[in-house]
Formats: sequence, structure tokens, C-alpha cells
Amino acid sequence: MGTIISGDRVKQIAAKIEHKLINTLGTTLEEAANDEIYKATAGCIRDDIMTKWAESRKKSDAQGVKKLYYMSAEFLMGRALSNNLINMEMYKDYRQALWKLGIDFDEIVEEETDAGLGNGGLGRLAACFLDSMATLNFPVIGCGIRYEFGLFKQKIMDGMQVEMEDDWLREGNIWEVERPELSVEVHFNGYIEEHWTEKGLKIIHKDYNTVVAVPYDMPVIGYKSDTPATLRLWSARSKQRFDLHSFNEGIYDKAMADQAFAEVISKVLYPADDHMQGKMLRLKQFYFLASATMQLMVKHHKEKKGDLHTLSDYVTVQINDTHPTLAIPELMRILMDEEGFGWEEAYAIVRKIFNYTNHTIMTEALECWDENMFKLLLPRIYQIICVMNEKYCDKLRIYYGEHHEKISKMSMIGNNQVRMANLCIAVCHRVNGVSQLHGDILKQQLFHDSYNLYPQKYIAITNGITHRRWLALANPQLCQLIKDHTTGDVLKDYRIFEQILLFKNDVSFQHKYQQIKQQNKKRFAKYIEKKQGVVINTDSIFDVQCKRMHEYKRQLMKCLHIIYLYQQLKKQPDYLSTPITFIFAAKAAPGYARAKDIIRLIHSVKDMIDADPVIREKIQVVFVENYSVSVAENLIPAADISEQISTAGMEASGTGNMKFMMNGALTIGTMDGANVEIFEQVGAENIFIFGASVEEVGNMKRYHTYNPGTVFEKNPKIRDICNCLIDGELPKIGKQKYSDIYQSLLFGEYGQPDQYFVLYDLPSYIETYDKVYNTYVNHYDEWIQKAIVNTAKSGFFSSDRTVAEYNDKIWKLSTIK
Ligand code: 26Q
Repeated sequence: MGTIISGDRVKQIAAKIEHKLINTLGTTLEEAANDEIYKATAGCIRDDIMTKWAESRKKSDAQGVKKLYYMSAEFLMGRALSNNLINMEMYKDYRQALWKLGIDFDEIVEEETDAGLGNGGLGRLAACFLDSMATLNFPVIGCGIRYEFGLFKQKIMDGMQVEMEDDWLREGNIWEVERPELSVEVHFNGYIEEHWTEKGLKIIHKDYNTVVAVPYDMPVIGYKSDTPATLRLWSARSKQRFDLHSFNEGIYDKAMADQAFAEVISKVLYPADDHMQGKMLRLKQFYFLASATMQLMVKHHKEKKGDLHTLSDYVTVQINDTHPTLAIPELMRILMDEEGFGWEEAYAIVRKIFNYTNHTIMTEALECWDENMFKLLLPRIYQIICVMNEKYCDKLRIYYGEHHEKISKMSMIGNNQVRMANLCIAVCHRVNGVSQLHGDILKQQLFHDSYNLYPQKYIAITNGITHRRWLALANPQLCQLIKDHTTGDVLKDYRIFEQILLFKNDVSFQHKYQQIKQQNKKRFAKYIEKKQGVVINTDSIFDVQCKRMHEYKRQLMKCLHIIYLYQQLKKQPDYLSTPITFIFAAKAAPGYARAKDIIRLIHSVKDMIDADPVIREKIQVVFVENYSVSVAENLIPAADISEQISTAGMEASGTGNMKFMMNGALTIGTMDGANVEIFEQVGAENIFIFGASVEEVGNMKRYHTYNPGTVFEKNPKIRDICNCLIDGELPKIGKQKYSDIYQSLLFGEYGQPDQYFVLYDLPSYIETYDKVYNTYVNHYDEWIQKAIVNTAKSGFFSSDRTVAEYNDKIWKLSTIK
């Protein structure tokens, strides 16, 4: 077959789409609504993907290569259509084909609902990894939960967050394939009987409740790759869709109760981010994921190799934070109770297979479960953990004999709680942090005692983002500019980014680079006007903070800075020559009252500014509703300034910071998480750093030397800013005022000064922001050069680099040929 020239291909695609419309949707181009055209378009590329996927599965099975199970309770995939088209190298052709049919491609893309099966960074990281692993031809299966409802949709009503359900499957999901033949049973509750037989102890689980786990598979296409990865999401069903027996007996409620028990498990994603809540249903979700995945993993290996003793030669498991930890005792259970392995034999295998990524050092986020609840829900798993813990503590006693407090701190069970992080660090082969700084903090603080015993276990692997989505898809023009000025395929090789450094001083390149930023600002302005009816000035500076709402991320500090600028402008209306648009986008966990109050405060500040005809010409606050992957794709390429202002030591890595950098925004940030590495990549002159370091924060905590009252008294600016929260100038939203926030900034909570050090860092932030502003306004040519350096140095933060590092240091996979 000769190569088809592009024009012909476009024609063929257009014909295929029309054909799909008629054949599978029963409609014609003239009649079809946009959602039908989306389905037909996606259906066409899906056909090609399915072929590739099936062939690749065959290949990887035939080659018998070692496989990675990437387990995660969250996969924040976003939309798939454009991403799949880019990776299949069909993006331009499909765009043109639709254009030929008189249809706007961008409108069709908007028809797809985001797969929002994650809260934030951790879930998006899992999605970026799958893209990179597929691109690098690693044999991998992502395993998660097919939540019927993803992260809630956010509406803002009267300046306050209102949550609505995210019914993402309502219109169907064209990318998934149900695999009922691979269903497995998961057992909860009941009790354990032990019988001695001539073969030894036999464990029998009795009177349990059964839930059926049904897998839905989704292909994840890599760029120019013949080996798509698989994302396998488990859905919960009752064993009998309808229990006719109970129904006939007249016990309707039993029939209904069984069904409800089962199907609620995969109903909804918990919206808590970095905060542990010991809800029983959440524990059910986690065991459901763990058990289903381990059962199928064992079954697959048995079918292919026959002998489970070689399991650790053919599988490796990465657990994304502690949420899938129960896979560890579950694999022990399967090997011992179902396959007849002895404890030591089973444990030796398990220890080789599992690896754990930690994403947070905040103690309130560490996963612990009430021991009694745990015992009731998972009696056999509880027993296994108890034995594992006894043996572990015996070992610890050899090293830490006298230090009982150390052993009880490291124990998997303590204070009537089952502690998942302790289980992980005891058993896992490798434990990794997600930035260099975070890795150091794990060694020196959180897991210090364990690190002393097993130093080789602890490593750091800096996070990354897939530049296919965050550059090629989100910012096609910048991607094209890079392609035009480099040799080699940047989408395949992240090292190529650096080649544009050569053009840093090239006036024509600078001009093009800056024009692209301007067009992205216009694109976002159009979007926000259409979505929220807000008109923004595209000649203003776009200053963006988009991420989950959390006190440690300090959206509050940004808000106080805006109040400061307002007060300066009141005194001196020409304080700012170039206007600034402050753009926030953030969801707050529904139960996190303070986070919701900060959203309300941002809206009050916005109203205060909007009410002033002079000031609103200079500064504007925009709150983008319902932050999501798709919103990020639109917003980040439009940003001039990237706000990465967490309290030092609290943001494990951050990944938004990398997306902004790649798209040419300059960072104002603390020396926290991966900001440190961005600093190292671009150099001090191309980033704006402020605030206390991890060490300073640590010392203030240790020696109790932080006194916000002193800052307040000594610094009139800070005083004026804080007073604005309580003096009545802010327009009222809701019943309460902002005295709670004021109190916590000044006096802290529970007898401790504000643990986020907002007032401590605010003066340094204000000062540094002046430099940022001055550079933009008075040295715009330098600004563009700095932005170019940021893009040029962002290749390091490609998740292609990250997963290659995981493979070198942990997984040791061979690629599929
Ligand atoms: C766990 C148990 C019970 C209830 C809730 C949770 C839970 C859920 C989600 C705990 C944490 C999360 C999410 C954490 C998260 O997204 N962490 C972020 O991970 C990113 C990727 O590594 C980092 O870049 C961020 O710094 C980190 O905050």
C-alpha cells in the first residue's frame, strides 16, 4: 500500500465520520446535533485505537515481559479526544475533515465530559504517567475505581461554593470497554474459622457479604507508539442484579439492601484532598480496588506462567499514596489462603513486588483507620496485618530495643488505629517522595526512624507532566513555534526543548512568542465571557493561582495582597500603570469550612473592587468556576504570572508550577516542593523567590518564635490589610464576616500561632511582587526572555523523564518490542 497523501486522508476521514453518523447514530450530517458529531468523530478514531490496542496486548502477552500495575484511587484523565488524536498523529487531519464538513472542531471537543475521577495533583499525576508510559512502550496497566460520579461540579452562588453531582457517564463513555468475563468477587464482613487439617491450618471466611467487581478498560494511547497502556477501572455490582428469591419470599428490603450495599461502593469519589476522614465507605472502596486488582493479577500470572513462585519476576506494583495499601495484605491472603503458600514464602514474594509513593507530609492526611471498624469490615485482612506487625515489631526491637516510643510510633497498629503509611514503609521495596526537597523531608522527618534502618529504601523522584497534553494540546501555537525552531521530535524527546535557548535573543522569535501569549489570553477571555459573562482586559497582566483551595497553598495570602493593592490605589490612583487581572480557580472540599470562607472572601474583595469605578480600571478579580483539567488547559497558557506560594515544607511537589513554566509564565514562589528544582533549572534571574525557607519555618515551629502580633504592630501596611477584614469595608456575603480569618492570622488556633505563616511571609511577598510587576511593566523585553528560558528549561519536567527514572530506580521493566 502506498502512502496516502494528506488531502486524501482528510477526505476519507470526513467520509468515515458521515458514515458513522448514519450507521451507528441513525442521523445525517444535516440533522446531527453537536454531541452526535462528537460521538461519530470519537467513534472513528476509536476504531483505529481498538485495533492497535488488541495487537499490543497480544504482543506483550507473547513476549511475556514484566508488567507494572500502577494502582491509584484517582485518575484525573480529563478529555480524551484531542489527546488521542495528537498521539495518533491525526489531529490536523481530523480538524480539517470536520472543517470540510462545515463543523468547528473546537465546538465538538467541548461536547466531551471530563473524566474527573480525581481531586487534584495525585490523580492528574497518575494520568500523566499513563500517557508517558504508553509513549515509552512500557507494559503497564493502571488500576482504579470507576466512580459513577467524579469530583463534584462547583457553582458559585452569591460568592459561595455550591456543590453539584458530576454525572459524567450520563451520555455514555465511548472510550471504555466493559469486561464482564473478568469480573471477580470481593468479600466484606463475616468471621474467620480456622481448621487444622493434615495439610496444616485451613482458613475459612464465613458469612461474608459479596460484591462483584466488574472491570471497564480504557486504552491510553502513547505518542507514536504501538503499545497503548490500559486503564482498568473497577465498578461494583451486587451478585444478583435482582434477588428474585428474596423478592418472592416477600423480604423485599433484604433484596434491596444487598444491592444497595454493593453498588454504593463505586458510586462517588470522596472530595477530600489532603485530609483524612475515617469513613467506612471509603475503606470499602479501597479494599474493593485492592482485592479486585490482586485477584486478577494473580489469575493472569497463573494462566500465563502456571507458577506463582515467579510472580515477582513478572509483576511490580506502584501504589499511589497509601490508598491502595490493602493490596499488600490482600496478596498475602490470596497466596496463603487460596494458593497454599506458607507465611515466609508469601511474604518474600510480596516484599519484592510493592513500592509506595508518598504525596504529603501533613499528618492530618496520613491514612489511619479505626481498628474496630477495620476488624469488622475486613476480619481476615486485619489478622494478616496483625501478624505482619508482630513480626515487624520483633525486628524493630533488635535495633531499637530500649526505645519503646520509637517502636510504637512505627507500629502498623497503635492508638486503636490501623496506620497505612507505616504498613507501606515496613513492607515496600522502595518508598519515594515526589520532589528532591520532599524526599529529604521524608528521610529527615516523617520516616526518619525507618530511614535509619533502611536507608536504601528511600528515594526521591521529581514529578512531571505530559508535554503532549500540557503543551501540544493546550498550547498548539507555542508547540508549533518550538517545532519550527528545533530539529528532532519534541513530542517524543523532551530534551529538545532546550534548543530554543538559541533564540532567546532573537527579536523575531521573541515577537512570535509574545504574540502567542497574547492570543492565548484572548482565547481565555473569550471562554470566560461565554461561560461566566465576565469581560476581562486582555492588555492587563494575567496573574493566576489555580489549584485546590487549601490553607497551606495560601490563596488567602494572595487575597491579602490584592487588598493591599486596593488600599494603595485608593491613596494613589496611578499606583499601577498596567492593569492586573487576578485569576483564581479552586475547589474547596465540601467539609472544609475555612477553605470555603476563603472563596467567599475572594468574592467579597472582588465585589469591593468592582464597586469602585476608578480602581476597577486597574485591578480585576476573576474567580473561574468549576476548575478542572479542561479549564486548566485553557487557563494556564494564558498566564503571565504563576502563583506557587505554599508555606515552605508543605507542598510535596506541585505540578501546576511545571505546567505554567512550560507555557511561559514566570513563577512567584516559595522555596517549596518542585519550585526548588524550577529555580535550579532556570537560575535565580528567571524566577521570583520570596518567603521563609523550610529551615526557617522549622526553626520558628521548634523554638516557638513566630509571633504574628509583632508583624502586625511593626508593619502598618500589614495592619491596614488585616483591618480591612473586620472594619466593614468589604461587602458582606453570607451572614458571618471575616473575623474568624482575622483571628486565625493574628492569634492562630488551638493555642498555636498560624501554622501557615501568612503574615510572616506577606511583607516579603509584597516586596517581591513589586519586582515582578516592575519587570513586566518596565522591562518587557527581559520578561519575554525569561519566559523563553522557562519554556526552554521545562523539558526536565516532562513525565517522560519522571517515568524513565521510576523505571531505572524501581520497576526495571523492558519495553514492549
Ligand atoms: C485519603 C484517605 C482518606 C480521605 C482522603 C484521602 C486523600 C485523598 C486525596 C488524601 C490525599 C489526596 C490527594 C493528595 C494530593 O493530590 N497530593 C498532591 O500530590 C501531587 C502529586 O504528587 C503533588 O504535586 C502535590 O504537592 C500534593 O499535594
